[in-house]
Amino acid sequence: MVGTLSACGGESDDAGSGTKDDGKITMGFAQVGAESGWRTANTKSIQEAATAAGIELKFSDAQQKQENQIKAIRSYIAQKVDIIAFSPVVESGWDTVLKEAKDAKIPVILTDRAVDSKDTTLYKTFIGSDFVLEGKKAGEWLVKEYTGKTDTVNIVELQGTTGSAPANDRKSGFADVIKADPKFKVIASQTGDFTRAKGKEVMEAFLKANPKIDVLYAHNDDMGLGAIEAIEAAGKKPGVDIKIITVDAVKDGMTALAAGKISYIVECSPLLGPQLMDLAKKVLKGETIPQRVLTEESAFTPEQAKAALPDRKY
Ligand code: GYE
Repeated sequence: MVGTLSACGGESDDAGSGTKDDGKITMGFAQVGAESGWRTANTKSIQEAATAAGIELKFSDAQQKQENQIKAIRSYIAQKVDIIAFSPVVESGWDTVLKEAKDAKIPVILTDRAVDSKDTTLYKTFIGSDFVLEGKKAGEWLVKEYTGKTDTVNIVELQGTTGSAPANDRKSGFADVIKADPKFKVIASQTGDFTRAKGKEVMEAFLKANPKIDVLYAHNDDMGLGAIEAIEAAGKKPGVDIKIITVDAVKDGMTALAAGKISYIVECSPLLGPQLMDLAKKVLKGETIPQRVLTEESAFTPEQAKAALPDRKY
Protein backbone atom coordinates (compact mmCIF):
# COMPACT_ATOMS: atom_id res chain seq x y z
CA MET A 1 0.00 0.00 0.00
CA VAL A 2 1.54 3.24 -1.14
CA GLY A 3 0.53 6.85 -0.91
CA THR A 4 -2.75 8.02 0.50
CA LEU A 5 -4.12 6.34 3.55
CA SER A 6 -7.52 7.81 3.93
CA ALA A 7 -7.83 6.75 7.56
CA CYS A 8 -4.62 8.51 8.44
CA GLY A 9 -4.91 11.18 5.79
CA GLY A 10 -1.29 11.52 4.82
CA GLU A 11 1.56 10.55 2.55
CA SER A 12 4.44 8.40 3.62
CA ASP A 13 7.09 10.96 2.87
CA ASP A 14 5.40 13.72 4.75
CA ALA A 15 6.14 12.79 8.31
CA GLY A 16 4.56 15.98 9.56
CA SER A 17 1.09 15.05 8.47
CA GLY A 18 0.89 11.36 7.89
CA THR A 19 2.11 7.89 8.56
CA LYS A 20 4.49 5.53 6.83
CA ASP A 21 3.54 3.20 3.99
CA ASP A 22 2.50 0.38 6.29
CA GLY A 23 -0.21 2.61 7.76
CA LYS A 24 1.07 2.03 11.24
CA ILE A 25 2.03 4.95 13.43
CA THR A 26 5.43 4.73 15.11
CA MET A 27 5.97 6.87 18.17
CA GLY A 28 9.33 7.49 19.84
CA PHE A 29 8.86 8.19 23.55
CA ALA A 30 11.73 9.56 25.63
CA GLN A 31 10.84 8.96 29.26
CA VAL A 32 12.47 10.77 32.20
CA GLY A 33 13.43 7.65 34.15
CA ALA A 34 11.96 5.34 36.77
CA GLU A 35 12.46 7.62 39.76
CA SER A 36 9.06 7.29 41.43
CA GLY A 37 5.84 5.32 41.73
CA TRP A 38 4.26 8.05 39.61
CA ARG A 39 6.76 7.49 36.82
CA THR A 40 6.27 3.71 36.86
CA ALA A 41 2.52 4.18 36.54
CA ASN A 42 3.03 6.75 33.77
CA THR A 43 5.27 4.40 31.77
CA LYS A 44 2.76 1.58 32.12
CA SER A 45 -0.06 3.85 31.00
CA ILE A 46 1.86 4.95 27.90
CA GLN A 47 2.90 1.41 26.94
CA GLU A 48 -0.58 -0.04 27.43
CA ALA A 49 -2.28 2.82 25.61
CA ALA A 50 0.08 2.48 22.64
CA THR A 51 -0.76 -1.21 22.32
CA ALA A 52 -4.48 -0.50 22.64
CA ALA A 53 -4.27 2.22 19.98
CA GLY A 54 -2.25 0.05 17.59
CA ILE A 55 0.69 2.45 17.77
CA GLU A 56 4.20 1.03 17.61
CA LEU A 57 6.14 2.44 20.54
CA LYS A 58 9.87 2.96 20.73
CA PHE A 59 10.58 3.64 24.38
CA SER A 60 13.68 4.90 26.17
CA ASP A 61 14.48 5.62 29.82
CA ALA A 62 16.86 8.56 30.31
CA GLN A 63 17.68 7.85 33.96
CA GLN A 64 16.84 11.46 34.83
CA LYS A 65 19.56 12.84 32.53
CA GLN A 66 18.79 15.45 29.90
CA GLU A 67 21.71 14.36 27.70
CA ASN A 68 20.22 10.86 27.48
CA GLN A 69 16.85 12.27 26.48
CA ILE A 70 18.43 14.41 23.78
CA LYS A 71 20.28 11.35 22.46
CA ALA A 72 17.05 9.35 22.40
CA ILE A 73 15.20 12.11 20.54
CA ARG A 74 18.02 12.36 17.97
CA SER A 75 17.87 8.61 17.43
CA TYR A 76 14.08 8.79 16.90
CA ILE A 77 14.67 11.51 14.32
CA ALA A 78 17.29 9.33 12.60
CA GLN A 79 14.86 6.40 12.61
CA LYS A 80 12.21 8.64 11.01
CA VAL A 81 9.48 7.82 13.49
CA ASP A 82 6.09 9.40 12.72
CA ILE A 83 5.83 11.29 15.98
CA ILE A 84 7.94 11.97 19.06
CA ALA A 85 6.62 12.40 22.58
CA PHE A 86 8.66 13.07 25.66
CA SER A 87 8.54 14.21 29.23
CA PRO A 88 11.35 16.77 29.56
CA VAL A 89 13.35 16.14 32.71
CA VAL A 90 14.17 19.85 33.10
CA GLU A 91 12.53 22.90 31.55
CA SER A 92 15.39 24.55 29.69
CA GLY A 93 17.83 23.58 26.95
CA TRP A 94 15.54 21.93 24.41
CA ASP A 95 15.41 24.42 21.53
CA THR A 96 18.18 22.86 19.42
CA VAL A 97 16.88 19.30 19.44
CA LEU A 98 13.27 20.43 19.03
CA LYS A 99 14.35 22.45 16.00
CA GLU A 100 16.01 19.34 14.58
CA ALA A 101 12.73 17.42 14.90
CA LYS A 102 10.81 20.28 13.32
CA ASP A 103 13.26 20.45 10.40
CA ALA A 104 12.79 16.69 9.92
CA LYS A 105 9.00 17.34 9.90
CA ILE A 106 8.46 15.05 12.87
CA PRO A 107 5.82 16.48 15.20
CA VAL A 108 6.54 16.53 18.92
CA ILE A 109 4.12 16.25 21.83
CA LEU A 110 5.23 17.23 25.33
CA THR A 111 3.77 15.03 28.02
CA ASP A 112 3.72 15.62 31.76
CA ARG A 113 6.43 18.32 31.95
CA ALA A 114 6.82 21.57 30.06
CA VAL A 115 9.79 23.26 28.34
CA ASP A 116 10.57 26.96 28.59
CA SER A 117 11.12 27.41 24.83
CA LYS A 118 9.85 30.80 23.63
CA ASP A 119 9.04 29.32 20.21
CA THR A 120 5.89 27.33 20.85
CA THR A 121 5.80 26.08 17.25
CA LEU A 122 8.56 23.66 18.27
CA TYR A 123 5.91 21.33 19.67
CA LYS A 124 2.29 20.55 18.85
CA THR A 125 0.81 20.45 22.31
CA PHE A 126 1.59 19.93 25.95
CA ILE A 127 -0.50 17.46 27.91
CA GLY A 128 -0.13 17.33 31.67
CA SER A 129 -1.00 18.78 35.04
CA ASP A 130 -1.06 22.34 36.30
CA PHE A 131 1.81 22.10 38.78
CA VAL A 132 1.37 25.66 40.07
CA LEU A 133 -2.20 24.80 40.99
CA GLU A 134 -0.98 21.66 42.77
CA GLY A 135 1.41 23.78 44.86
CA LYS A 136 -1.41 26.18 45.63
CA LYS A 137 -3.69 23.36 46.77
CA ALA A 138 -0.95 22.19 49.16
CA GLY A 139 -0.61 25.72 50.53
CA GLU A 140 -4.35 26.21 50.87
CA TRP A 141 -4.71 23.07 52.94
CA LEU A 142 -1.97 24.31 55.25
CA VAL A 143 -3.53 27.75 55.66
CA LYS A 144 -6.85 26.12 56.56
CA GLU A 145 -5.24 23.64 58.93
CA TYR A 146 -3.61 26.45 60.94
CA THR A 147 -6.51 28.90 60.86
CA GLY A 148 -6.87 30.77 64.15
CA LYS A 149 -3.39 29.80 65.33
CA THR A 150 -0.71 32.45 65.76
CA ASP A 151 2.45 30.48 66.61
CA THR A 152 5.15 30.23 63.98
CA VAL A 153 4.80 27.19 61.72
CA ASN A 154 8.22 25.86 60.71
CA ILE A 155 8.07 24.21 57.31
CA VAL A 156 10.71 22.14 55.54
CA GLU A 157 10.40 21.48 51.83
CA LEU A 158 11.66 18.57 49.76
CA GLN A 159 11.87 19.81 46.21
CA GLY A 160 11.66 17.65 43.11
CA THR A 161 14.42 17.43 40.50
CA THR A 162 16.22 20.76 40.23
CA GLY A 163 15.12 22.69 37.16
CA SER A 164 12.12 20.46 36.45
CA ALA A 165 8.74 22.02 35.79
CA PRO A 166 6.99 20.24 38.69
CA ALA A 167 9.71 21.30 41.17
CA ASN A 168 9.70 24.93 40.00
CA ASP A 169 5.92 25.22 39.89
CA ARG A 170 5.01 23.25 43.00
CA LYS A 171 7.43 25.43 44.94
CA SER A 172 6.14 28.72 43.57
CA GLY A 173 2.43 27.82 43.84
CA PHE A 174 2.88 26.83 47.49
CA ALA A 175 5.00 29.91 48.31
CA ASP A 176 2.43 32.20 46.71
CA VAL A 177 -0.33 30.99 48.99
CA ILE A 178 1.53 30.81 52.30
CA LYS A 179 3.25 34.18 51.93
CA ALA A 180 -0.02 35.88 52.90
CA ASP A 181 0.59 34.88 56.52
CA PRO A 182 4.03 35.55 58.09
CA LYS A 183 3.56 32.78 60.68
CA PHE A 184 4.45 30.30 57.93
CA LYS A 185 8.23 29.99 57.66
CA VAL A 186 10.02 27.75 55.19
CA ILE A 187 13.14 27.09 57.28
CA ALA A 188 14.81 24.66 54.86
CA SER A 189 14.22 23.71 51.24
CA GLN A 190 16.33 21.29 49.25
CA THR A 191 16.02 18.86 46.38
CA GLY A 192 15.32 15.19 47.02
CA ASP A 193 15.28 14.48 43.26
CA PHE A 194 11.78 12.92 43.46
CA THR A 195 13.21 9.68 44.94
CA ARG A 196 12.57 7.87 48.21
CA ALA A 197 16.27 7.41 48.99
CA LYS A 198 17.07 11.09 48.52
CA GLY A 199 13.94 12.14 50.42
CA LYS A 200 15.08 10.09 53.38
CA GLU A 201 18.64 11.38 53.25
CA VAL A 202 17.69 15.05 53.04
CA MET A 203 15.03 14.70 55.74
CA GLU A 204 17.66 13.19 58.05
CA ALA A 205 19.79 16.30 57.53
CA PHE A 206 16.77 18.59 58.07
CA LEU A 207 15.98 16.84 61.35
CA LYS A 208 19.55 17.15 62.58
CA ALA A 209 19.78 20.85 61.77
CA ASN A 210 16.33 21.91 62.97
CA PRO A 211 15.00 21.00 66.40
CA LYS A 212 11.48 22.24 65.66
CA ILE A 213 9.89 21.16 62.40
CA ASP A 214 6.09 21.38 62.24
CA VAL A 215 5.39 20.60 58.60
CA LEU A 216 7.03 18.81 55.70
CA TYR A 217 5.97 19.73 52.19
CA ALA A 218 7.33 17.14 49.74
CA HIS A 219 6.89 17.65 46.01
CA ASN A 220 5.99 13.97 45.56
CA ASP A 221 4.82 10.94 47.55
CA ASP A 222 8.08 9.04 47.18
CA MET A 223 10.18 11.72 48.88
CA GLY A 224 7.51 11.98 51.58
CA LEU A 225 7.67 8.22 52.12
CA GLY A 226 11.46 8.33 52.41
CA ALA A 227 11.14 11.21 54.87
CA ILE A 228 8.68 9.21 56.98
CA GLU A 229 11.43 6.63 57.52
CA ALA A 230 13.82 9.38 58.64
CA ILE A 231 11.22 10.91 60.97
CA GLU A 232 10.40 7.56 62.58
CA ALA A 233 14.11 6.76 62.96
CA ALA A 234 14.49 10.08 64.79
CA GLY A 235 11.82 8.94 67.27
CA LYS A 236 9.09 11.27 65.99
CA LYS A 237 5.60 10.49 64.76
CA PRO A 238 4.89 11.41 61.16
CA GLY A 239 1.46 13.02 60.83
CA VAL A 240 1.44 13.92 64.52
CA ASP A 241 4.74 15.58 65.45
CA ILE A 242 5.33 16.61 61.87
CA LYS A 243 2.45 17.08 59.44
CA ILE A 244 3.21 15.96 55.92
CA ILE A 245 1.79 17.22 52.64
CA THR A 246 2.77 15.52 49.37
CA VAL A 247 1.77 15.47 45.70
CA ASP A 248 0.87 12.52 43.38
CA ALA A 249 -1.51 10.20 45.28
CA VAL A 250 0.07 6.91 44.17
CA LYS A 251 -1.01 3.80 46.09
CA ASP A 252 1.88 3.82 48.58
CA GLY A 253 1.26 7.47 49.29
CA MET A 254 -2.48 6.92 49.71
CA THR A 255 -1.79 4.02 52.07
CA ALA A 256 0.39 6.25 54.28
CA LEU A 257 -2.32 8.91 54.09
CA ALA A 258 -5.02 6.45 55.14
CA ALA A 259 -2.78 5.46 58.08
CA GLY A 260 -2.48 9.11 59.11
CA LYS A 261 1.26 9.36 58.50
CA ILE A 262 0.69 11.78 55.65
CA SER A 263 -1.92 14.48 56.30
CA TYR A 264 -2.85 15.60 52.83
CA ILE A 265 -2.07 14.61 49.24
CA VAL A 266 -2.65 16.69 46.14
CA GLU A 267 -3.41 14.41 43.23
CA CYS A 268 -1.33 14.37 40.04
CA SER A 269 -2.49 11.79 37.54
CA PRO A 270 0.13 9.73 35.67
CA LEU A 271 -2.47 8.10 33.43
CA LEU A 272 -1.65 10.19 30.37
CA GLY A 273 -1.31 7.32 27.89
CA PRO A 274 -4.78 7.17 26.33
CA GLN A 275 -5.00 10.94 25.80
CA LEU A 276 -1.48 11.02 24.39
CA MET A 277 -2.24 8.34 21.78
CA ASP A 278 -5.45 10.11 20.87
CA LEU A 279 -3.64 13.41 20.38
CA ALA A 280 -0.88 11.71 18.36
CA LYS A 281 -3.47 10.31 15.94
CA LYS A 282 -5.13 13.69 15.58
CA VAL A 283 -1.83 15.46 14.94
CA LEU A 284 -0.93 12.94 12.26
CA LYS A 285 -4.32 13.37 10.62
CA GLY A 286 -3.62 17.07 10.45
CA GLU A 287 -6.42 17.98 12.84
CA THR A 288 -6.09 21.08 14.96
CA ILE A 289 -5.55 20.31 18.59
CA PRO A 290 -5.34 22.63 21.59
CA GLN A 291 -1.85 23.90 22.51
CA ARG A 292 -2.43 22.85 26.10
CA VAL A 293 -4.33 19.82 27.39
CA LEU A 294 -4.87 19.82 31.14
CA THR A 295 -5.14 16.72 33.29
CA GLU A 296 -8.05 16.61 35.70
CA GLU A 297 -7.24 15.90 39.33
CA SER A 298 -8.31 16.37 42.94
CA ALA A 299 -6.81 16.09 46.45
CA PHE A 300 -7.28 13.73 49.42
CA THR A 301 -7.55 13.75 53.21
CA PRO A 302 -6.98 10.51 55.21
CA GLU A 303 -10.72 9.73 55.21
CA GLN A 304 -10.98 10.28 51.48
CA ALA A 305 -7.89 8.14 50.92
CA LYS A 306 -9.50 5.22 52.77
CA ALA A 307 -12.54 5.47 50.53
CA ALA A 308 -10.54 5.85 47.31
CA LEU A 309 -7.85 3.21 47.89
CA PRO A 310 -9.79 0.08 46.85
CA ASP A 311 -10.38 1.48 43.35
CA ARG A 312 -7.02 3.18 42.92
CA LYS A 313 -5.42 2.29 39.59
CA TYR A 314 -1.86 3.35 40.44
O1 GYE B 1 5.06 14.18 40.53
C1 GYE B 1 6.97 12.76 40.43
C2 GYE B 1 7.72 12.26 39.26
O2 GYE B 1 6.62 15.03 36.45
C3 GYE B 1 4.51 15.02 37.50
O3 GYE B 1 7.68 13.34 38.35
C4 GYE B 1 5.80 14.35 37.34
C5 GYE B 1 6.56 14.13 38.61
C6 GYE B 1 5.83 13.38 39.71
O4 GYE B 1 8.94 11.77 39.54
O5 GYE B 1 6.62 11.72 41.29
